[in-house]
Amino acid sequence: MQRVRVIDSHTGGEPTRVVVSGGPDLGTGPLAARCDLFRREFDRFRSAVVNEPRGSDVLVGALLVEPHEPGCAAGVIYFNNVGPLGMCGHATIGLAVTLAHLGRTAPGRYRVDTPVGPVVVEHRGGPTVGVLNVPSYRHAAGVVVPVEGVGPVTGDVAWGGNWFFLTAVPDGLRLDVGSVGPLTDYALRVRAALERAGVTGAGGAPIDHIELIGPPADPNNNARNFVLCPGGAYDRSPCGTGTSAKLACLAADGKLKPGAVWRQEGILGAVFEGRYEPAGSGISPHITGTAYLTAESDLLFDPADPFRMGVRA
Ligand code: PYC
Repeated sequence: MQRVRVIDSHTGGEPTRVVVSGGPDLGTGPLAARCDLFRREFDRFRSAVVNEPRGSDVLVGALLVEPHEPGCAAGVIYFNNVGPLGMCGHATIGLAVTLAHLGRTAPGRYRVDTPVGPVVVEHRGGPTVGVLNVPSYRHAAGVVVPVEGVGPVTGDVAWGGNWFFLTAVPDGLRLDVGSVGPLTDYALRVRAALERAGVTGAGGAPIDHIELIGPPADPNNNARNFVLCPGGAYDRSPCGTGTSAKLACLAADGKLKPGAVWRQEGILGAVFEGRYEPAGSGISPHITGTAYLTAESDLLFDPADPFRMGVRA
């Protein structure tokens, strides 16, 4: 029986499953090319690891690979219920705690190679991890799209390692976990409107994450968000790439100074601390969050199991 060794964790309630061994051999070379190969040739493996019956729509997988960029301690390809992700902030925090648990990293700073470029991890041990994310920027400001059943909606398009449309939560919708149904419905409508209107990220890249932003529940924080992920699940955490995109917009608007702390609440109330330094025409975002291990196990692939490769959306 085929076995795949995994370690599970969660970051602010958002789960990550790191594939430690038993994953596909993607060869060598830049991670973007290996990620394309993973997308083309190993979609059944992706589904087997994160989709039902072993996983769920919300689980993010992390395939450990040899890095390509010099000086990286590890390489990683992130994926969810519908395909690979460029970067993933919450999963990088979970990955750091997992690598430390495995004894593969020493306390301190190290680089991790991803398909969208290397990130820097700062981890002294324990659950708290800092991530210096890939350079992030606002691509378009004040974009108006006609949303079916809603009317015109205005927001910004920004890159934080994935593509985001960031917009204020509408009046009448509460940013709390009891409202994830209507929040999801609203965000799906916004995403459909962007598609219909041909609004994209740079180079025509689809905008697959929608971030709704409103006031925090805790006055010690700056804002609360709801993030719709590409496969229709919502991020339980404040979303590391989404917080990076938000920091890029705040910086572009002159609403947050370099080095100042932005406390971003997620929909469950977990907080990521963000700050940035200017970098070219964008920013270099830094995100801190906490992750906890939840399981260490072997996924079993019984050849007789008709659903051994997962239930694909
Ligand atoms: O933390 O960047 C993130 C993330 C992206 C999708 C789910 N989490």
